[in-house]
Amino acid sequence: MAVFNASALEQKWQKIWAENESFKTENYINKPKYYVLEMFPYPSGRIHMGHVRNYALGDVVARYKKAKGFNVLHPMGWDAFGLPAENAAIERGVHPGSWTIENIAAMRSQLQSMGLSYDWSRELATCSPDYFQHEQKMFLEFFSKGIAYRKESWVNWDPVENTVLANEQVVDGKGWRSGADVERRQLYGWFLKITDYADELLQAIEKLDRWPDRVRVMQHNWIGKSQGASLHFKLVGEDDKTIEVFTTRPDTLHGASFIAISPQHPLAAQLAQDKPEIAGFIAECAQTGTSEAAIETAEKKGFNTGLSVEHPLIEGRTLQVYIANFVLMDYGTGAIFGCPAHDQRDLDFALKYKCEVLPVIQPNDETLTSEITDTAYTGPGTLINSGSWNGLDIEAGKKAAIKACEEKGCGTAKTTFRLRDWGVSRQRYWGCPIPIIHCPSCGVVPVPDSDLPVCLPEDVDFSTPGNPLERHPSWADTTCPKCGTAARRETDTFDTFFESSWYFLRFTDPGSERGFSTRAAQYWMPVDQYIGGVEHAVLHLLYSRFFMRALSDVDYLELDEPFAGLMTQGMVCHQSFKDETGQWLFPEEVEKDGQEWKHRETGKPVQAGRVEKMSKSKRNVVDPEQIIATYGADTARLFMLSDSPPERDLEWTESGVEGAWRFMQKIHRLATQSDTSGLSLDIAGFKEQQGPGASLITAVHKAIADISADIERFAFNRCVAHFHVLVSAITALKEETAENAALKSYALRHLAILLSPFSPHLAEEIWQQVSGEGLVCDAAWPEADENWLVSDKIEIAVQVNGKVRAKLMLAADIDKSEAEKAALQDEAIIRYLDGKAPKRVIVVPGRIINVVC
Ligand code: ANZ
Ligand code: ZN
Repeated sequence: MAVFNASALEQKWQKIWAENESFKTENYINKPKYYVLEMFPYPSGRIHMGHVRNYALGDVVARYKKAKGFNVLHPMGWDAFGLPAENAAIERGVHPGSWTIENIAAMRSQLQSMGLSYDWSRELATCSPDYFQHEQKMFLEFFSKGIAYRKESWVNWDPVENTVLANEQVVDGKGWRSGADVERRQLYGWFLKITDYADELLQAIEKLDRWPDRVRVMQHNWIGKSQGASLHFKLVGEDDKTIEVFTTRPDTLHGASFIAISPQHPLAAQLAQDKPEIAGFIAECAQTGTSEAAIETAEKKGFNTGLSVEHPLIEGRTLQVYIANFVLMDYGTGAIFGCPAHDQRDLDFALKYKCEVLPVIQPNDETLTSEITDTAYTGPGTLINSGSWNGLDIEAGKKAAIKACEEKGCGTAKTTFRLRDWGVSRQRYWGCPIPIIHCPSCGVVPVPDSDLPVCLPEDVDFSTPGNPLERHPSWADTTCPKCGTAARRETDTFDTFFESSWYFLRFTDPGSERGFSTRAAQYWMPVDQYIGGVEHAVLHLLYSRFFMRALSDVDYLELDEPFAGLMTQGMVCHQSFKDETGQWLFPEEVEKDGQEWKHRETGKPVQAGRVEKMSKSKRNVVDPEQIIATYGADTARLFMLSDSPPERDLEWTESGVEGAWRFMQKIHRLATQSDTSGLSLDIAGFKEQQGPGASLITAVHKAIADISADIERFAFNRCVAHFHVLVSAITALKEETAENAALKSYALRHLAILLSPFSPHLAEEIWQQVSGEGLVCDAAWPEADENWLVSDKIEIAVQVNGKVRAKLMLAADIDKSEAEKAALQDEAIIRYLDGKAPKRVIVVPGRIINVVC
C-alpha cells in the first residue's frame, strides 16, 4: 500500500502548479471577475499561525471561485516599510533593507509551502522604489489639489530619543523605550485632508452590507459625527473678545457653571506670557500623552485664570474661565462650557474646584430626583430651571436653545467630527521619502516629476537616536527646482499606512508606469472579498476608503469603496502551560498523563492554563513550519478550517491536528486503491435499484449541494463535516466488484474537486488517480443533480395512544419536527385527537410516529 508522504506529495504538486502557471491571472478575459485578497503581511521573518489561518481562508474562496468559472485575482505582497526593520538595524547593525529582503525570501518560501493559489507574478514589496515612486507622485497630485498640506501640530516628543512618538508608544506618560517623560511639542508635518470626506465616509458605511456589523460600528464611531452648537461667551471687561465653545448639549445652557479652555488654547498661551504660574500649569499638562485615552484617564486638573465671561442668555450671570487638562485643543473649538449636573467630567471638576451644580434636566422616571451628588445625570428627561424652555424634552430644548442663541447673535448650529486629518509624516528612515524640497526663498516646493523617485540613501547611521535622514551628511542637500539656490529635502517619510492604502490597486496592474492603469483598476475593483484581522477594523480600512475617493478626485480612477466584502477572522488560540516554578512552557514540552499534564522530559507536573491567543510571551505558540514539516500543509489547512467558523476564535490542539491527519491518510488510502472507471459510470441506471449504489450517488450530490452552499456562506467548518459524511459513504462500499470500483471512483472524482479549495495537494493526487486528465485546480465545480437530492419516500405508521390510526408517505430522511408536523396535520389523526392537545409525540425516524394524548 502506498504510504502517505505529505511533504513529498505537496512539493510535487507545488512544482507542477508553478510549471503550469496554474494561478497566473490575465486581465480583461471574458469571464466574470472575482478579486480575493488577504491583508498583506509585514515581513517580520516568519509566518505565524494567524497568517496560516488568514491565507487558508482566502485560498478556499479563491480556488472555489476559480472552479466556479470566475477570472480570479489572488495576489500576495509585502508591507515592507516600518519600524521593526529600523530596530533590527539599531540592535544588530544590519541594514533595514537587507534585513527586510531576507525576511521576504524566508516568508515567501514558507507561504509557498502552504500551496496557496497566488499569482506570484504580481508580487510586490512596498519598500521598492518601483512601488513607492508611484505614491510619491500621488502625494504630489494630492498636494496640488490641496488634499495634502503641511501644518504645525501637537505631537508626543521623546526628549531622550529626540523623536516623535505615536500615541501607542507613550506608556503612562513616558516614552516606551527611553522611559523619559514625554513632552508635547508643536511640529511641522504633512497631513491628508480626510476630514473633507468625513460625512461621505460616514454615509457610505450604509452601503457596505457585506462587512461585519462591528467593523461598521467602529468606523462609525471613529468618524464620530456630533451635532450641536457653537456658542460665543463675551469676556467680562474686554469689549469684543469672546470665547467660542462647542457643545452637543445646548439645552443645558442654563446649567452652565464654568468655562474651560484647553492648555493649548491661544488664550492660555497669551495669559501665560505674563503669569509664570499659568506657564507652569500648561507645562505640567503637557506631560500627559496626547491620546484621548491618556487625557480621559488623567486626574482632572484646572487653573482659574481670573477671567470671567457673561452668560449669553441670563442677564447678570457670569462664569469663571479655567484652563483644564481634559479639554482637547483639536476637538470642537478647544473650549467648553461646563454643566456639572449632566456631564461626569464637568461634575468631577466642579466638585474639586467648588463650582455650582445646577440640575436642568428632570428624569422622566418618577423614582429619580433631579438632585445631583457625585453622579451626573445623562439620561433623557424634561428641562427644568431653564426659564421659558421648562417642560421641553431634550431634543426640543436643543432646538429652542439654538434658536435663542441665533436670535441673540451669540451662536449657531454646528456639526463636528472626531475624525482628524491624517498626519502622514514620520521622522524615520525606513519609509517612503516625502517628495518635497524646502527652499529658503520659495518655501515648500514639490520635487519635479523628472526627479522621481526620491530614494533613500544607503549609507545611514543608526548609532544615535533621532531621524537618520536628518543627520545624514549630504542626502538632504539639494537645489531648489524653482530658483536654483541651495535647499533641503524634506526628511520626513510616510506613515506606512500610506503604502497599504493602495497596494490592492497596484496588484491589478503591477507593471504600470502610473502605479496602476485606470482600465485595470476599473476592471478588478472593488476587491470582492477582503480577509484579515479585526485589528485593522479602523485605520487601515478607513484610510483605504479615503484614498480611493482622493485618487478619484485627482483622476486616477472612479471609485469610492475599495472592499465590497470584508471578513475579519478570529484569533488562533492555544492552551498555555506553566511548570512548578511558574515558567511558561511550550506545547511541545508537555504531554498528557491521564487527566493531568506533565513535563515531557522531567516528568514533573505541569499546570494547564487558559486557552488564549497564541503569543510568544506565554509560549503557547505552534510554529507553522514545524506543523507543515510534520503533517503537511493540507492537514494544517484542513484542521484550521474545520475547528470553528472563520470569524470566531479557533483552538489549536494537537489531538485536532492528528485527527485531521488521520482523515487525510484515510482519503489517501481510498484514492490509491481507486481507478478511472468512474468516468464511464452511468448513474441514471442506479436510481431504480435503491441499493448501496444509489445511496452513494445521493451522498455525492448531497455533498456537492451542502459544500457549495456552506462555502458561499463561509461556513467552512461545516464543509469539513460534509467531507467526513461523504468519505464514510465511500468506505461503506465494501464488496470489490467492478461496479463498486466504478462507483467509488465516481465519488472520489467529485470529492477531489470539493476538497481542492481546502486540501489542494491531496485533491490533485486523488484527481490524478481517478480521472487522469488535467489538474483538479482547473476543473469546473460540479453541480448537484436535483434528481438525486429529493430523497425517497417511505410509509410510516402513525399511532394514537398505541393504536395505528394512519399511514403517511414521508421522505426517508425527514427530520423529527417535520415528521411530527405531518402527523398532526393528517385528517385522520386530527379526528382521533378530537380537539385534545397531544401530550407527547414520539418520532422513531423511518419507522413510526406515536402520539400520546
Ligand atoms: C456642554 C455640555 C453639557 C456637554 C452636558 C455635555 C453634556 P461629543 O459627543 O464627543 O461630541 N467638549 C466639546 N469640546 C471639547 C473638547 N475640545 N475637549 C473636551 N470636551 C469637549 O462631546 C461633545 C461634548 O464634549 C460637548 O458638549 C462638550 O461638553 C464637550 F450636559 O457641552 B458639552
Ligand atoms: Zn527656490
